[in-house]
Amino acid sequence: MPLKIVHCADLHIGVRSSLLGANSARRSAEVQNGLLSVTRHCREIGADVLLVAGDLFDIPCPGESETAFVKDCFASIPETQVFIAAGNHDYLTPSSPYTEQWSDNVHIFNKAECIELPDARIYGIPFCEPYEAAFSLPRAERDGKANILLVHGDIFGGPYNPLTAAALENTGMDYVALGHVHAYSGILYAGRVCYAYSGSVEPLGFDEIGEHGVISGTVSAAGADLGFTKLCGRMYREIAVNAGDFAVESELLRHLSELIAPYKNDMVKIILNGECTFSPDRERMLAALENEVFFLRIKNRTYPKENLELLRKEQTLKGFFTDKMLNKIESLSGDRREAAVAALRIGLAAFAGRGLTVDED
Ligand SMILES: [Mn+2]
Repeated sequence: MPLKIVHCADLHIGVRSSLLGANSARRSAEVQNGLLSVTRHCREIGADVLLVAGDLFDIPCPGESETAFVKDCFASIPETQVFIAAGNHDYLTPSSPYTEQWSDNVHIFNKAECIELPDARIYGIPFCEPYEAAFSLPRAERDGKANILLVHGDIFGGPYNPLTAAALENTGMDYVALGHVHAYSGILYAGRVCYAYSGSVEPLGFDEIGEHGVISGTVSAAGADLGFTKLCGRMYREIAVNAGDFAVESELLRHLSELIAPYKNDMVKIILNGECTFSPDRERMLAALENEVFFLRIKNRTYPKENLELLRKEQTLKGFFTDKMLNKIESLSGDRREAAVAALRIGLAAFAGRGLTVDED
């Protein structure tokens, strides 16, 4: 019988979403409730196994209420066997909640080991320190049972237990459930070994834009048949707008209001780019728009439009630079012309004491 699995990771229970102003406490509660979405999904699909690939908690020793919440969630799905391999945030320590008593359906890997189920083997490797320089990965026994490896680590290269696709291929597993990267990776293959990052269940910041959720489906010795299910209640979104397309701020405001209208429940970052004839007032724009979404951030990366023909006649270093660059631009075409235009902009920004990508929060 193929094993019905749900794979989640990086819930970071207990993390404080402190950058969301008045909505921080609300969002922190929602991030914790991400685990309720996971257990509901397990119940809905009748999961045999829930794989938790590390960073279930944000810190190694979370508070009693967070620990009790997590234990209750797992106790509420007695039909599902829960497997937990600690990550770099919730690595095992003697005072970790992972050393406490949990409900009978929960298995916590306190060392690298293999648990035998009737139709499957679950291999797990926990973090026992914030950094694990290298793990020695197990090799699957190929005897008709499904083989699954649960581990937290960075396949894209990084200081936290770097893994490689070649090393995963070598394990001969039917599925490797990974944690650490907070974005869903897609269902990937190294040879015949299927592997994936589920990503975090509720996104934790503007570096986690887009849909978040879990991976679920079936795994057998014949292979994996898995897909992504969105579970997050809100999404982080990033919208870039060329403010130079607008003549006045009120026009830009109307456009932004229409753009963010579909995202009432989301955390939205607007990035204003371009060469602008007016100077967008960030505070005024925030005041006008911030109640239209759950949370709004505006980054102003516009720069003022200059009258270059006047500027090139100026008897200053800035004037000489502009004249020289304009002559160059006029003599060039194609990509080289584009590059010279960009160089002029960067140069003028530098004269104004302004980087081109300086952010104001
Ligand atoms: Mn994490």
